Amino acid sequence: MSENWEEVQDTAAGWMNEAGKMLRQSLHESLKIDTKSNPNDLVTEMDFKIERFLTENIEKTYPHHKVMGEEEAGADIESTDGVLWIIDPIDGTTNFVHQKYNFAISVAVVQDGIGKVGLIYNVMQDEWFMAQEGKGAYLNGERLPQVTEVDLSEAVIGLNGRWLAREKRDGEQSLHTMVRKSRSVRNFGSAAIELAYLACGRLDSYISFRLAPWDYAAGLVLLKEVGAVVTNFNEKEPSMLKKDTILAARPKLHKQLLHYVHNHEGFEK
Ligand code: 2AM
Ligand code: CA
Repeated sequence: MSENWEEVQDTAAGWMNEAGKMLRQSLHESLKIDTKSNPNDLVTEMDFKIERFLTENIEKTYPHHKVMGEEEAGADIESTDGVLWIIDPIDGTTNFVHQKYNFAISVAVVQDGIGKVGLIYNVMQDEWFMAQEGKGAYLNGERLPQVTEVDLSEAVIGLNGRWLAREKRDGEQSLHTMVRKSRSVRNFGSAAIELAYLACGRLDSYISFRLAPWDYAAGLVLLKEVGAVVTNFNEKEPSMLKKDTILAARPKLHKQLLHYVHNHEGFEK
């Protein structure tokens, strides 16, 4: 079935706008917070509420589409056949709880495994990153230019300090060496925001040793449109169904950085 991706994008943005209002409102109220796999893995009642809000709207409007979300939706999905929505109700939940800032709603629509629409809404900055396959990527309605090249010595890399602390390699191929050779590193605590920042030139690369499809699916659509390269650490397309490692960067920098992460399995916990 052929889809009207323009309409899908506009409809999704409308729901995300509503969801953003719900999230901003919730910051004035007391939040119920739980932990998931470990004490650092936070989830709030708002993660569930927003995911249910989006899922119900998608199922009502597009009954022939599938939905996979971070909290509940589509946990049994094993194939990317057909149209699949991949949603993260709050990317950067730790920021949502601790900073009340730097969190995003991330929505990707994928057809037969190919990203068609990607939306990342940075709620508190009110920044909308949107892209459609083959139609370019936009920040608040302005088209983003193709990425240019930078050398590692001039590059600012999005990297969580946790990965550095856990690095087992040493010497010339280690992350420590990579960081020393770079201009600087930053960590914003939301993969979706960091991928969006790479798309608009605020970062030159983003690296993560453990992410899930809902963290990066929308970012992948954006980054493809601006000519950035996104693979896992073994130079393959990141998985749309299970956790994966992520190396995203301007094209030549991507090749340079592969040296430091190639064959690294990432971290399960
Ligand atoms: P979250 O806020 O939706 O949990 C933090 O650097 C980034 O990694 C965030 O995008 C965060 O998403 C994601 N993240 C945190 N814990 C994770 C886990 N156990 N598996 C996959 N991604 C995770
Ligand atoms: Ca997430």
